[in-house]
Amino acid sequence: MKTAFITGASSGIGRATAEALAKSGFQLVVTGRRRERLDALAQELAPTPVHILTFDVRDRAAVDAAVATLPAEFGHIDVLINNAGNAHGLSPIQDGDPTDWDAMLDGNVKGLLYVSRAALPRMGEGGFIVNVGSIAGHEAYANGNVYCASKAAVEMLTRTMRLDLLPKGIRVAEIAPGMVETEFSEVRFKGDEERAASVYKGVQALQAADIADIIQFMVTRPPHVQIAQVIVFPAAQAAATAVRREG
Ligand code: 8X3
Repeated sequence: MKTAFITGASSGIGRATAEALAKSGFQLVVTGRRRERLDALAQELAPTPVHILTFDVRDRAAVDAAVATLPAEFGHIDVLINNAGNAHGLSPIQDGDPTDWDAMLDGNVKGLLYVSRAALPRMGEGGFIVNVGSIAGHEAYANGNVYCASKAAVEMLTRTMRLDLLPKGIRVAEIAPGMVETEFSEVRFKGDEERAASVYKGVQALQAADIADIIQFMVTRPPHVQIAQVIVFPAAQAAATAVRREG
């Protein structure tokens, strides 16, 4: 049975990807900060073998310590989904909160690096890493500043990792979604549900399962096929700031 290791699996795209890959016959290492949610996910996925690791990707020592505890039967990683990440705040650079900047750079960029560094010795020929980027890494939009920069780093890290891992036969891809309706906006707007809901108002946004479906397709191609980059929008979106709303 192949093993997929998924960060940020307690909600959103990570959780939906765990569900999709379990259906495809993978066993799973699911990681996140919220143990109860991961327990509930593991129960839901039974009888798929699931191993839970609880850590914050921003904490390098915790990442290393957790990965070191993987039992032998989950010790070889075939697929790594670097999904953990968030947006914190949406304001002009001159008004930005440096604590938010730290959270985004530490989670979206350094977290991805820490997890990849810890996982890579357990990966080999035929492996596949999928980094979850964003359209925000490909396009600038007002007030996106540090979030856009963090996701641009994900795009560039994907491209450079693909080069570095070429001799090892490990494939590396980025999936860069546009508008996906998850807890993303609630986190970005710090619990302001009304503001979060306004992001998706009058739009049939993508759902986490739509992204999971594409990730599942990417990682189940034959070993000689490397999908390198996927940009995905809802039908009602054509660019980061070009959205068609009903009503
Ligand atoms: C989320 C997409 O357009 O809000 O990564 O930046 S966007």
